[in-house]
Amino acid sequence: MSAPIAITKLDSSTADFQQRLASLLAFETSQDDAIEHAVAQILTDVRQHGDAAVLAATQRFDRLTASSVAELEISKDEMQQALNSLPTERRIALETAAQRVRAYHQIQKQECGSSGFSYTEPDGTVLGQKVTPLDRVGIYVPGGKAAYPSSVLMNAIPAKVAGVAEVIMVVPTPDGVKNPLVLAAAFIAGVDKIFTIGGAQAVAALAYGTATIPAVDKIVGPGNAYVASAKRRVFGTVGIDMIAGPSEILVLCDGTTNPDWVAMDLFSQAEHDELAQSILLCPDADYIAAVERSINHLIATMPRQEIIRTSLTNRGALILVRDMDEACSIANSIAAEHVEISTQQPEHWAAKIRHAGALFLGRFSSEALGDYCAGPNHVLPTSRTARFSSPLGVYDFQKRSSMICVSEAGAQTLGKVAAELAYGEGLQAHARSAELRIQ
Ligand code: HSO
Ligand code: ZN
Repeated sequence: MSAPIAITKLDSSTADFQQRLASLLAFETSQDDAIEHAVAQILTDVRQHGDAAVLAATQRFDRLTASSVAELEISKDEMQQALNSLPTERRIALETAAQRVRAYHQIQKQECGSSGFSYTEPDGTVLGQKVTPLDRVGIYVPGGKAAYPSSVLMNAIPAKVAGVAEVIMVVPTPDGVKNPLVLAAAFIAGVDKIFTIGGAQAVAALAYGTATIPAVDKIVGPGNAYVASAKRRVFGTVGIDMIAGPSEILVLCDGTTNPDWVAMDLFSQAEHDELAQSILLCPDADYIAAVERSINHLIATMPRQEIIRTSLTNRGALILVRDMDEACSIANSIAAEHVEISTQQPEHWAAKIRHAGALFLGRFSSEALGDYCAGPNHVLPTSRTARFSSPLGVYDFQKRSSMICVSEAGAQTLGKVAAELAYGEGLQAHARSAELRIQ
């Protein structure tokens, strides 16, 4: 058997607990100057030279040569063929997941104020809000090992459900190697165009537009440090979703769930990335010991055991708490991306959790089901941003406009209020504009 994993163990009743928890959660998002410089250069290049710069960068970074950017577009036929080429079981799984994700987001659209509102005041003035989908959205899909077809569904489906007319996907394909599952997912999700480009050059092309690649209004989707830097830099020219950090899972357990299940749930996020964070909160010391035994027993069976081991050693923790109430208050301070409440009466504890990207209630709700097919989005706030932000959703692909329709009677009363304040601000034209309408 390999050496036991040196996972951090904390006890909330010790004097230094808060300090140790804080250092466990601390995550450096330091920006690398070399990357920043390279990205700034690529953005300027693409902005000035359009397609030619995209082609040159694609050749340089992905060793992919084409005589035009149009050659790098993947046709709908090719997407359909990718779907047809899948083994039946996998195709059915992808379609089932897509259908469930779509159904969830359709309900979200209905329930989240997508139809706007208006109300009429007694004098006939009507005030309200109109909701419109974005015209065109770009989806960045990472290549290589981090290419997740499930993320294609999670980014493209809510955009389409929101009513976005055109969804344009970019995916780097180093050496021209395409991932059929990614293309199939794009086809099922209703992606309109795919270009096999990636990196900062793809973000720049989407933000500024080129002769071949249409400029979009918002860019969503995860990427490496170059992509993150490019997204930060084009923000303002276009909208962006978020800059996602490493995956996180926080399991709250009362000690009644099979410890192997909890261990595997901790692994499930740890296997994403050496920097992923998996934490258990539990009031039962014997149970924590059992989970630790499961971890050390199961690790040998994991193909990605090196990543899991590093993640659990550097960023994982098993935390003994006084009781489940304390577990909930610690969970609120952690504000994790995924929070599993693996307890009896999970609703009781869920009611106390205020900060979480997604809550998984009860021992059958493994986080992996949420990653693929439960229905809710798996693009979630990380690195404690669940304190102020939400899962990716239909609302991220819509915007709102205020509507003001003042009646003649309304102009009399509002005109006086506005003019008074305008004089107070020294803005004569504002005041006169309001007063001209007063009879
Ligand atoms: N857990 C990831 C999403 C994902 N998992 C994709 C598997 N595939 C987000 O934190
Ligand atoms: Zn995952």
